[in-house]
Amino acid sequence: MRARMAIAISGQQVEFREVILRDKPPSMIELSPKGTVPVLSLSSGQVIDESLDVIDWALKLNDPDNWLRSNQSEKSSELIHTNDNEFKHHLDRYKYSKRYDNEDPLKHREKCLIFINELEEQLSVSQFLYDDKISALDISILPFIRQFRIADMDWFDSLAKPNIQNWLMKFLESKLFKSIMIKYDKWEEGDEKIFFPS
Ligand SMILES: N[C@@H](CCC(=O)N[C@@H](CS)C(=O)NCC(=O)O)C(=O)O
Repeated sequence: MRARMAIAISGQQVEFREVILRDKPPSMIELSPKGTVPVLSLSSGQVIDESLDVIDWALKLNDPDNWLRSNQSEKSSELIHTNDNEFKHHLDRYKYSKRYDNEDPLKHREKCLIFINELEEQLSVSQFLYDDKISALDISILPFIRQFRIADMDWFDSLAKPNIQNWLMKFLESKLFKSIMIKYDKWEEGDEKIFFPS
């Protein structure tokens, strides 16, 4: 989702292949043996297989709202690092606890709150995480907070955390988010090409 947002805002268009994670096409693994999505294959032969690098690639080509300004701060890198590591670790074990042995989802939900509280505090200083406008920092983190809410929406909405709730809701109602939340059919070899954005 975060890679899609950066591609959309930058005005790039890519050929799009939807992958089902339990049935990855061999052509994807050939490009990127680690087997995670997204994978972006450039006509130069370069392969970009980390979503943060896709964001960087797209915005360095065209960054109409200067989203990359948030990269200037060390705090931004720290927040993204915590999001992609500690928070994601606990989020997976909260949301998908059945995939893990002997994991108590509520224990992991509690651990997630450490990062949620940090964001709540940051959002009391400015409307978005870096300043008063959306930046690469927000789009890098928002899809994960959306996942955290989806695990138990009533519980998330009942928290006394107005800043993060408003921030997330603004994002969910934004044209940008709605424009990238497109469902695609699984790509099969030989399919007619489709493009994102279409
Ligand atoms: N750090 C990577 C993480 C990517 C990642 O883990 N993606 C998940 C889907 S959201 C995945 O591909 N999982 C592989 C699998 O479940 O087999 C990135 O942001 O690009």
